[in-house]
Amino acid sequence: MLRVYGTSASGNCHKVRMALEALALPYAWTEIDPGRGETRTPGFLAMNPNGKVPVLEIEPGTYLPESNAILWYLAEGTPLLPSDALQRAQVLQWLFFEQYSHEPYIAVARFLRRFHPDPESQRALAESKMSGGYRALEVMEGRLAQERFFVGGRYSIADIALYAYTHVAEDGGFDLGRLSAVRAWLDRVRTQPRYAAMPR
Ligand SMILES: N[C@@H](CCC(=O)N[C@@H](CS)C(=O)NCC(=O)O)C(=O)O
Repeated sequence: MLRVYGTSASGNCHKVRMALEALALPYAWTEIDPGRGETRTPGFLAMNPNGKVPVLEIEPGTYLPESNAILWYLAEGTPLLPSDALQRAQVLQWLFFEQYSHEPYIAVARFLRRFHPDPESQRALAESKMSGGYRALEVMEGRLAQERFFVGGRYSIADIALYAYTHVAEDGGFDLGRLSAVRAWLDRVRTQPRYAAMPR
């Protein structure tokens, strides 16, 4: 059976839960607490030498880290990943956008403000993430003002990847108030069949 080594409050890990639930795949979940050093143990590093969750155990001894690689693996051959070559490339476009232009700002600001043991000491660093985060949200707003979903007018892993941290962006101090297309899309994602809410 598939097993996820993940941290429930992490958006990167939540992407994996959303895909597994949407696809009705049976899986087990092992909760990992990075705050207690559980991503630095020899056993964990043997699964992912980069020391980060999520990791998907496909079968004993076969491990796949990196949330968006996991999404791609799970979605192959399902409605969550188009078969058309251009649309597949467009899914990759948004997965790379998420990892380079969105997550490093929105997820990091959220971590510093909500999960860091001393958020006050991190205030300046968190503030430095805001303009990049808003830039990413504006890019999303532009796309979603034209399209119901990111690629091909259909719900895909591009939506799951971007939903994961956007729906909790307020934890990072981001105000989604004027981003009406983003807010409407968040609602559309929430009403997908077998939608899984983030454990809070
Ligand atoms: N690019 C990676 C990022 C993974 C990542 O940053 N994971 C964080 C939690 S969201 C983590 O494991 N932090 C704990 C650590 O670095 O020890 C992915 O998308 O999976």
